[in-house]
Amino acid sequence: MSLRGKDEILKQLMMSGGTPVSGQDMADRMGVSRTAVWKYIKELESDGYQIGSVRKKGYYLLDTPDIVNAAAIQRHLKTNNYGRHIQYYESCPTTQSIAHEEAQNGASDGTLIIAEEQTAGKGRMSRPWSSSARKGIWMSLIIRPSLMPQQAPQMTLVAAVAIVRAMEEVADVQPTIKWPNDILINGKKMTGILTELQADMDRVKAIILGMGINANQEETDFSDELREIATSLHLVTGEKVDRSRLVAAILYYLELYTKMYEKNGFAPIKLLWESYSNTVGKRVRAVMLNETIEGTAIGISDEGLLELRLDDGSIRGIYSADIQMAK
Ligand code: BT5
Repeated sequence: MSLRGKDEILKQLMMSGGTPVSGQDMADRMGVSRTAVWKYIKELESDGYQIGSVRKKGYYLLDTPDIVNAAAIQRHLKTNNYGRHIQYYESCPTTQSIAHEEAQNGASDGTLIIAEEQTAGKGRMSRPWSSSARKGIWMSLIIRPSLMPQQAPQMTLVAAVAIVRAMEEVADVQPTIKWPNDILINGKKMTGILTELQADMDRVKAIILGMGINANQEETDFSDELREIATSLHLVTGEKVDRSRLVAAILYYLELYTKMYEKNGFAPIKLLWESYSNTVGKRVRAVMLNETIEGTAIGISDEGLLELRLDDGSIRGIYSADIQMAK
């Protein structure tokens, strides 16, 4: 039985806002039999949806399982493109590789690949990314902005600002951004961003924005090693986060800020980023592949580089590094 039919039924039930929808109407709208509708309803029930029925009136949704599939996200979506096409996986190695493949096959701007679990989630430089089942948001967004390849790294900063803004709105928390790709609360990492690029010499073909967000993990969901450095929205607020709502809000701000970046350049994003940064004004150590330097972070440049004032007074722009707070 096709997934699309089941999704269509779910969408209709969700959109009715609890008012019963007649099985016959759904069947007519979809051009299928009433028996097919009934089978889709049974499939949804076995997926964890609780569906009530009223004689002669139809079906209505009583409760939804906590999953981040297309129907659940799109119910909250206010975007034009981002998240209008969603590929959902119960489990996959990494959403990042699927997104790369889909982008190469021509996936449209704003296509989202999202999974409940990743078995080989990755960070920068192929570091492992812990992606426990149903607790986090593991997603890769394919975007096709009109940017030059050298403007792509700034998309990490655009995404960070969008995620923080969405978290403020949905979870009522005040995270900070650690350059370039970490979102922290109380000094612990709650989100990591991985920006990858498909480009010609002078043109971005696609940017794959990988976002890993710890939403509903308990302490025990993290390994001993991660427990020291990682946290989740749930651990901070004590509440369960509605992951679908958060995804929709992130996509909304991402679309808004990406358009702003395309149209007005990096300056407005830079202002927002600096207001959320926990790095600017601090003495930091930048650990790069070949060297480590120490200085005071004074801001980011229009190209998204982190600017450090070194002890000899010179200013150095850092393109990529791991940042540690210095004493
Ligand atoms: C990142 O790398 O922070 C980028 C993470 C991107 C993950 C998303 S999930 C969806 C998409 N699909 C993927 O496979 N990846 C993307 P980096 O700055 O290199 O940080 C990696 C380090 O963070 C690891 O070495 C651990 O120390 C730590 N870490 C691993 N899992 C974590 C988690 N769930 N929460 C907090 N920290 C974690």
